[in-house]
Amino acid sequence: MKALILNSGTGSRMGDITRTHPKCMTEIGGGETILSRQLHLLCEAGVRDMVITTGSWDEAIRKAVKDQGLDIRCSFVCNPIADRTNYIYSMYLARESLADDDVLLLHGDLVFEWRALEKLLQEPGSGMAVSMDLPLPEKDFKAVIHDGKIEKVGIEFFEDAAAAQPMYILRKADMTVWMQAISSFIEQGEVRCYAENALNTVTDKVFIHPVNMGKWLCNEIDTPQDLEKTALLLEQVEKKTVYMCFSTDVLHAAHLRLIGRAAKLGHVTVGILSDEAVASYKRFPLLTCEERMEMFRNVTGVEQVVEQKTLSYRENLTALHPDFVVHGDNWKNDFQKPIREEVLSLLEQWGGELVEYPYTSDPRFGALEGRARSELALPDSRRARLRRLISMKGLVTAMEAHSGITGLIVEKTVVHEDNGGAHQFDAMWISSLCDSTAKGKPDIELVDMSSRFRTIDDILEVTTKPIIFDGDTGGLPEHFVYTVRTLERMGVSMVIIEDKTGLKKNSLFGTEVTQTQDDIEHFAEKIRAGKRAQKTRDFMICARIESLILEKGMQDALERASAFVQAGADAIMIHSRKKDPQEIFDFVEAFRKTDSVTPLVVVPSSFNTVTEDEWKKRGVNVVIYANQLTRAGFPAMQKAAETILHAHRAKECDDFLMPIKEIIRLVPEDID
Ligand code: SPV
Ligand code: MG
Repeated sequence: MKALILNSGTGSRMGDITRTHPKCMTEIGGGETILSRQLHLLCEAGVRDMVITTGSWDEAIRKAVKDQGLDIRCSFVCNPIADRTNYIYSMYLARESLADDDVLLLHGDLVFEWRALEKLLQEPGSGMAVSMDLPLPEKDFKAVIHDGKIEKVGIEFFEDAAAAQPMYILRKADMTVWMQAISSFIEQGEVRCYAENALNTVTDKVFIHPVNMGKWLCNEIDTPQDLEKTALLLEQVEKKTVYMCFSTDVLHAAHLRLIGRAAKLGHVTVGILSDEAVASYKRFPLLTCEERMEMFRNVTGVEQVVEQKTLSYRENLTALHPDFVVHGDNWKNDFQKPIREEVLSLLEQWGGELVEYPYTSDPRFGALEGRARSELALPDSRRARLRRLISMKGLVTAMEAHSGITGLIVEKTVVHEDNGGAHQFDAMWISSLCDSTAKGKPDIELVDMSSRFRTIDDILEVTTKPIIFDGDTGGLPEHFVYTVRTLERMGVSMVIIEDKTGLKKNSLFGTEVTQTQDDIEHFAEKIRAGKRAQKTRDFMICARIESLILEKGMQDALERASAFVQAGADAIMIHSRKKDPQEIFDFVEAFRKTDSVTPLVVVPSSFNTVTEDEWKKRGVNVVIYANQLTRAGFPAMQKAAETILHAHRAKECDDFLMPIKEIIRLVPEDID
């Protein structure tokens, strides 16, 4: 691609302004001249081969181009009789320099904004800048358009015409045809007309699309009045602001390209999505919001970085009123559609515009994301994340997993809400009940620790989310310390041990079976031993209080809670098997009166009507869904078995089974 800039004219209509320099060297504000602005924009667009036609100001123009110090290859074609000819003759003289290339043709007195050039360059065929939104000019160029094609260009056409500017992208074949027509004109002595007169004789052989610039700045400067008007418009263009939002913690070339393009539209503010918002819609961020903000502060083209607290842009857009929001076009049809629609309706309030660029789905960027995810699976990173999630979100949810496949379900299930938000579980709960049930054994600490660790391992291998381990009673303190060390090493974030002793039975039996609560001091010592044994700061030991289950009363529960916190417990789990959540509410309220920091954990299997929002408001930090996957899965299996037994074949049960393809989707062959 070569740019052809026509600068042979004398600029006589500019009066005094062009007495000392050519028109293209007229200042247009911000330290720019028409020429310097054109050259810089072309250069930024990657057009570095240029042909400039000159006339009587040949030397001055050559020097002005050189003084820009740009990395361009520029040849000059001087029209020695520019005062007696029009630019048709200059183009004719430049014909050899332009052979065999696509040409971006523009007059040397055109001032345009970046978007105009960008749009023209994106035209796959040949194109001319027109405006479907501006009134037809009395004296300047108009283009007659039929069926998406330019038929004539000239000042005399008003019918079926649009305002047009002498700025074209001309593909090689079309340029050749136009040049041949120009040559015939010159050979016949037609040197004073427009080059477009020649073009109009061959429009049946060239296909030039009208490229609509709407109301964007794209003006020729012919008179001092034009100059004044354009300088004002340019000032407005230069003041424009852009907003974009990023959630990424891995910056790659496509992000930088997008920011580069946005920076050409105006002053860029980048919104960095909060940790909480990223964690709930995507994955846990490798870098904190502050670290990601710092990273973007150092990116060329970014002038301001702010936090965006939610997936919705509302708060920041309302505060900033940007002229543009820039985004990849991928969000048009994915789950972010409602967010996009909200952005559009907000922008409409102040006449802003959404600019979308094609989304780059380069497999190498996918691989980077894969690497980021696998980082999250490493023991140190996974272990530390539960504490961070609690402090970041206030309330964390965990769903039970008892195998690799249930782990994957907890890992990958995301629901998208109507407002464009998303919701997923934060962590996994390795329930003693479900782990035992999966092995066909009762929940009485019969499945030994080695087997329980094996289950954890299966889950660790295919997931990244933090793990909360149901440690039952923790066993003897002498054994518990080994459990702590192993769990820590594996990357488990928290073990919960319950203050029971002897043969443990599942809490949901309550007082229907004999269960003995441990002595406060004995259990506190177990916690202390565990805390002494742990090697990392992040690992958490949570004390689970069974007083309400065993009907020992609220006072007993509270006394234990305080003793266990004193002993070093990092969190307290309070349990109940009542449907009514009141006793849990009462405990939380009383506990929070004296302790506002120790995380509180609940397992609302029986008292299941309370929403996560309400738990959070009441001061609970971890909600564990302890057995729902197991209870969903096994009845379905039983039903399949019965259906086949009844029908003596498998066809009847096929309708309610998951298609094999879905299983393959859930369990990828490649590790990710
Ligand atoms: C488990 O899931 O194994 C638990 C919670 O310990 S509960 O079954 O409610 O006791
Ligand atoms: Mg249990």
